Amino acid sequence: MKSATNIGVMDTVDWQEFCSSLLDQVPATIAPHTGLGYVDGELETVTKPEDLAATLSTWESAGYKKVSEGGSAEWYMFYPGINFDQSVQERLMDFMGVEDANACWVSMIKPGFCCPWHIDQHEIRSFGLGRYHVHINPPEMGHVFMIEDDYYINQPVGTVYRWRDPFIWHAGFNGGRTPKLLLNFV
Ligand SMILES: O=C(O)CCC(=O)C(=O)O
Ligand SMILES: [Fe+2]
Repeated sequence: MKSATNIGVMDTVDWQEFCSSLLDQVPATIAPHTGLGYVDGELETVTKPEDLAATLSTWESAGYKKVSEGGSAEWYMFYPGINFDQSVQERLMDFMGVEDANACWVSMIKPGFCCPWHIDQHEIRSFGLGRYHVHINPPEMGHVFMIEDDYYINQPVGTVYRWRDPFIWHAGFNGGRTPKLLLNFV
């Protein structure tokens, strides 16, 4: 079954300028270790403990490790109202025709790093809401985002996808030469 639907290209934000303003900053979260959303290295909100256990055992059996353990699993997270203007989230909601928001963030993966296969832990209030992502940096060889068995590569800047379900397996890898950024919304 198709993991997500392309709902068009959002061009009401200058994505190039948006991405460069984030890359100049210290991220609010360095996942999966510290910052907003983590307490003593543990996820603060766990609404689906079985999915978290499945994620962790997948990492364990595959051999994925955090940077603090000598591995390459690491991604940065930037938030509206902290790292970027809230109006970007509002413009995205207008584009999608959505009124309720649980969370909005930008994920960034540096070359050589990855966000291994996982199921997100969203707040209970996001159950039943849509999950979306937007490709915000120019496509580059080696930048890969995957949801289940679908590969999202070479996507035009501003392309918005609506997921089939917010709680499905996905992963991002940066085998390229520049940072890979995605805007996420649930
Ligand atoms: O940026 C990516 O490729 C994946 C990020 C992600 O899955 C997340 O932030 O939950
Ligand atoms: Fe995720």
